Formats: sequence, C-alpha cells, structure tokens
Amino acid sequence: MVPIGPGGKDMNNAIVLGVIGADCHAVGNKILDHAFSKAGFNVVNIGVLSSQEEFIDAAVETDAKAILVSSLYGHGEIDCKGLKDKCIEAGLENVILYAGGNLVVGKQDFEKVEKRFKDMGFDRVYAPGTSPAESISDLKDDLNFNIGTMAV
Ligand code: B12
Repeated sequence: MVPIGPGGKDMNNAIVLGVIGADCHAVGNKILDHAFSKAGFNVVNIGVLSSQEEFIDAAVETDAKAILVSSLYGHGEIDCKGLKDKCIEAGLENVILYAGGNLVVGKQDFEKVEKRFKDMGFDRVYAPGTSPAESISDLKDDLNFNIGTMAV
C-alpha cells in the first residue's frame, strides 16, 4: 500500500529537509532539495528557520523515511540536541536522521564532531561542503530501496 499525501502525491519515499534553529542559510537547502528530488525522492522541504517540532510534524504528516537537518551558522549542536528523543516520542524511531553543513563553530576535528552528533542519535553526519551525491547514495543504501521501483 502506497501512502498518498496532499494533492494525491505518492509519499512513500518522502524525506524531510530543512535548516534548523534560527539559521537562515538557504542556498545549500535549495541545492539538496533539487539533488534529492532529481534522485527520485519526494522532498518535503520545510526550509530555513525550522524548529525541531516542525521537522517532526512534517515527518509524521508525510510518513517520511528520513529527516535531513542542515545547520550552517555554528549552533547545530544546541539546535539538534534532543531531536532523536522527540522523534522517538512521536513514533519516528525508525526514521533515518542525517545532519550536515557547518555544524559547529569554526573548524573543529570532524571525527569528534561526527561522534558528538552520532551520540545524539544521528545515523550519519556530513562534513562542510560534502557533495549531495554522497548522501544520496548513503540514503539509498540505508533505506535499502531502489527509487526506480519504489512507487510502482
Ligand atoms: C551566504 C552566507 C550567508 C548569507 C546567507 C544568505 C542566505 N539566505 O542563504 C548571510 C549574509 C545572510 C549570512 C549570515 C550569517 N552567517 Co553566513 N555564510 C554564508 C556563506 C558565505 C555561504 C553559505 C552558502 O550559501 N554556501 C553554499 C552552499 C551550497 O553550501 P552549504 O550551505 O555548505 O551546503 C552544502 C553542504 O554543506 C551540504 N549540506 C548542508 N547541509 C546539509 C545537510 C545534510 C543532511 C547533508 C547530507 C549535506 C548538507 O550540502 C549543501 C549543498 O552542496 C558561508 C561561508 C561558506 N563559504 O560556506 C557563511 C557562513 C556559513 N556564515 C557564517 C556565519 C557565522 C553567519 C552569521 C552568524 C554572521 C553574523 N554574525 O551575523 C549569520 C547567521 C545568520 C542566520 N541567522 O543564519 C559562518 C558559520 C561559521 C560556523 N559555522 O562556525 C560561515 C561558515 C562563514 C565563516 N567562515 O565564518 N551568511
């Protein structure tokens, strides 16, 4: 059974994309939207200045398989803290969580940053400037599906 979203859209491969907190950096968000849409995902883009609750509400409403959080302005750690727990409370324990952008202030050892975000419940964490192709390939692997046959 394929879930149907607003406007009769097939939401079965929906992913939620947005920029968390008081962060207004919009360019990367638009690029990710374009790249993931082109790769066959049904992108639900909640845009910039998005709260944790907005990510969760969008994921619940669209039966999303993944939430992709961007943070550019350096406050990513504070803004992302507790998101996984809120996902679990909302019944989204199986939703894949990715984070990327300039997640922390300044240039820090990425392995340490990655560990801190994984400890917060993120499945994958991306260093500044990572190409969308890498995360698209990872998400296809993590969701274990072939987009081409997903909506059939
Ligand atoms: C343009 C810009 C702005 C514009 C934003 C305009 C707009 N509405 O978009 C303006 C001037 C408003 C701005 C403001 C600020 N900015 Co600014 N900004 C930039 C700048 C120059 C470019 C950002 C950009 O568009 N990059 C291009 C896109 C394509 O790349 P991207 O955003 O990194 O996204 C890609 C990847 O990172 C990745 N990605 C991103 N998110 C995710 C998520 C996932 C899940 C995955 C898989 C991948 C992924 O994929 C994207 C596509 O390829 C950067 C410096 C830089 N060179 O990056 C600073 C920068 C991000 N800004 C910075 C700062 C500090 C600020 C301010 C706080 C400055 C201030 N004191 O006011 C404010 C914050 C305002 C706010 N509330 O958000 C810092 C952040 C530093 C940090 N993290 O430690 C940076 C890095 C500059 C610097 N070197 O100091 N900024």
